[in-house]
Amino acid sequence: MDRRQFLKNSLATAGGALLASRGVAGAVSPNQEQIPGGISAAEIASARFPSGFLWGMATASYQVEGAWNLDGKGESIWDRFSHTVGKVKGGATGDVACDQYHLYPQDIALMKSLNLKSYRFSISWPRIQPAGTGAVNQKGLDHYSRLADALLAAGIRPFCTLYHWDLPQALEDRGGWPNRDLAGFFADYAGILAKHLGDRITVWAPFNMPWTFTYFGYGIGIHPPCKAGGYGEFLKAAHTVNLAQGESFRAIKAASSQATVGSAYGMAPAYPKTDSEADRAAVARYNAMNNDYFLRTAIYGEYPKAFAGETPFELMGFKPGDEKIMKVPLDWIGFHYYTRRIVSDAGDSAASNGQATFGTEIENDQSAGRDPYTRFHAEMPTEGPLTDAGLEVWPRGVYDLVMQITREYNRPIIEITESGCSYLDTPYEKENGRVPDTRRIDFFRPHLAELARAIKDGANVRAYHAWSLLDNFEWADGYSQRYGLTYVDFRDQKRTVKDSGLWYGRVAAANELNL
Ligand code: IFM
Repeated sequence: MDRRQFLKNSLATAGGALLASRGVAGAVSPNQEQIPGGISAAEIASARFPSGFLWGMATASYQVEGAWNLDGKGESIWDRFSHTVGKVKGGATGDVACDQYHLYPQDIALMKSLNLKSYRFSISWPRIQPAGTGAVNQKGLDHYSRLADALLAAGIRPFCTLYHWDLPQALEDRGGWPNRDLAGFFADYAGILAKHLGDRITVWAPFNMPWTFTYFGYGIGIHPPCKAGGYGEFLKAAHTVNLAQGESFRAIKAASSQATVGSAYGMAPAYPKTDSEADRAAVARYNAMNNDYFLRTAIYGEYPKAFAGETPFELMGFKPGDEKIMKVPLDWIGFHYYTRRIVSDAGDSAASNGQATFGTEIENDQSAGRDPYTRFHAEMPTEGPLTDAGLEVWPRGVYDLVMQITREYNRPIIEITESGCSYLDTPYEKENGRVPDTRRIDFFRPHLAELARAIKDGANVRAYHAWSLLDNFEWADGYSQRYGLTYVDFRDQKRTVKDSGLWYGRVAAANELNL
């Protein structure tokens, strides 16, 4: 796997945990090939979820809304990126996407028919503040106000992510996330949302996958704004986001007494390549950098020990007092699970090919894979089957991750904010147009059984959001990946619930898996 491919695959993950691996434990489901490390068929059959468990699905504004320039919306960095020739596979854009801006009543009816109780969506910042600061676009607010009302009328909890990567281009023009002024701008935006929507939306996550958008956008430049600024720019951007997380927490709470604020971090459990002390220490650094970098700073107001040497505070632009700004008692912890990592120590040697030596997730190419700060080497193993997006299916990882967070953060309330897989199944005419995506059911069933096992073992998990409600714009991959439990025909916007969506709907009604 080359560097680009590895990084692409890294989109759905970020980080790891020092955890012992578990042996092969038998078949995963009656109609599924055995997944190494999988849970047994008997455990799947007996898995139960508590009554009141919040079965949900997730999307993000740029990936589904379309209406990119309607009703006063400003340009986002993803508009700019997708409108630039050569950036997105197939020249795809999110200009129309799933047109959820117009079709949300239909999508909400669909979710209701699948017995869903939570919908995690994101708000497009440039729809609310076209220039990123100052004047509020009332039409943008009205849209999300109608969306929240329609969800509540359908008995579905609105879970709002404030930022799922579509930064107003105007703010990028002012330096983007490395500019610490953005922390204050973001808090203003958060306060506006909480003031106008906080009587109906009570569950807020400031950022989706902060490691990914800061690292991809400012460290290595494979996502907009395409700045390959190296480790320094990444750390600066990440520091502003940590400040913004704290500032927005307080702004939301100040504007809405009912608000609860948590997170939507990308995480991946990490396992040491060998039992050596060096590899175990590398796993700890991976975990600190890729899983804990935004969580620990919020809960404790301090950066985790992600670095082989001293924490590079100067490089981050850290100022005295920042620890107080970053520290906020999150009400619950939300994270995604897609796949895992095997981590080893990268040693002392600098990159030998003369290229920049930065990077926190490192591909198999040893020569390019050293960085002077975290010094670990992370690989995605291929022991389990791969999805069509090339991610290893490893259900056991969700158990390990949930139990780790449960241990390390004193049994917090947990929400799984995303989990899912891309398979390219399409409607089959000979069977009335149904979408027989058996592999997706075979993905979800053991993952959910592992989650039920974690709950049985004491984890306080209250929600699971499958990614995604709809096939949608998969960032630089355009429409070439399909993560939806509902098939979308992008020619006419027709939605067809896949077999996996129908199955998930039955699971949501029954709180069990062998259906
Ligand atoms: O589509 C993305 C989503 O935006 C963030 N988490 C991973 C998903 C699949 O790659």
